[in-house]
This record gives sequence, C-alpha cells and structure tokens, in this order.
Amino acid sequence: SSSEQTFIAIKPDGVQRGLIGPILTRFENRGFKLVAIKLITASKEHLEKHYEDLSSKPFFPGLVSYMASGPICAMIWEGRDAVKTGRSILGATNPKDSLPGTIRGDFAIDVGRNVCHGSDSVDNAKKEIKLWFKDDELVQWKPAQFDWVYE
Ligand code: YYY
Ligand code: MG
Repeated sequence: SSSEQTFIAIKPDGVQRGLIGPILTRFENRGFKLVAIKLITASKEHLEKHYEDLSSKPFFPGLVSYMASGPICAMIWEGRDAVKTGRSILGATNPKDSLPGTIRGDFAIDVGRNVCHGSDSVDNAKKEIKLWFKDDELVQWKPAQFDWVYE
C-alpha cells in the first residue's frame, strides 16, 4: 500500500554537519511523503529503549552517548515499501559497505558516525513511531505530486 510508514532519523553527526537538507531531499525526490518531523535531543533512557535489542552489544554505551550528544532530526516518511526503500536510501549499516548514491555511501566513513537511522521492519517502524511521536504530531495531507508518483 502507499501508506506504509517508516521512522527515519538524522543522527547528531548528520545534524551538526548540515546534512538535514540533503537527506530530506533524497526522500522528497524519491516521492515519499513527510508525515512528521521534529528536532529533539533525546535522553539516554529514551535511546536505550530505542536501541533495546542491541543492549548486550559492546558498542551499546558508545552508541547511546553519541545519540544523546545533540539534536536528532526525527521524521516519519510514508509511501509504498517505505521501510525497505528507506533502508536502501540510507545504505548499509557500515558505510564502508554502503554504495555511492546512498546517504551513508555519500556522507559517512565510520559505522559509529553513520549519520542516519531507519526502521528495519514494518513492525519495528510502528514501535519506533510510537516511541518518538505523539499521535497529534502526525499530519494528514495529500501531496500535489501524489497522482504523478503512483499509477
Ligand atoms: O539499523 P542500522 O542502524 O543499520 O544498524 P543496527 O544493527 O540496528 O545498529 C544500530 C547502530 O549501531 C548502527 O547504525 C551504528 C551502531 N553500530 C556500531 O556502532 N557498531 C557496530 N558494529 C554495529 C552498529
Ligand atoms: Mg537497526
């Protein structure tokens, strides 16, 4: 369906490096619809919840303090296969494996500074959207380009 939603975030390094615009543009250009967006400095508790599946990993404490170190641009993007296509727009987790043309492949070098986050499944997208946004922060609208993006 054209209403699948995914949670995409520009991490503190991406915000500090002035990459909000270029990253938004990639999702807009692809034809996805922006449903919610905010700048937020997340608490460690919030980030521990967001990354709870990774809590036993050695990089977890560093991941949480990096993610808490400054503002994050949190977004919900909507469209057909938004979760899977969102992940492919981001590129591989480790930028050394990310192809040029992906966000990480164009803007990142180190796995611990990989600029962006995207949900990895529809179920996790639902969980992450609930964790990061209140219901009334999601905006209902029909982009003028909709009927030119979908046949
Ligand atoms: O979903 P994605 O962000 O692509 O990767 P995850 O396996 O969920 O890991 C989350 C986050 O953790 C990753 O974006 C960077 C960091 N990380 C790390 O610092 N070192 C690793 N070896 C693996 C992941
Ligand atoms: Mg992940």
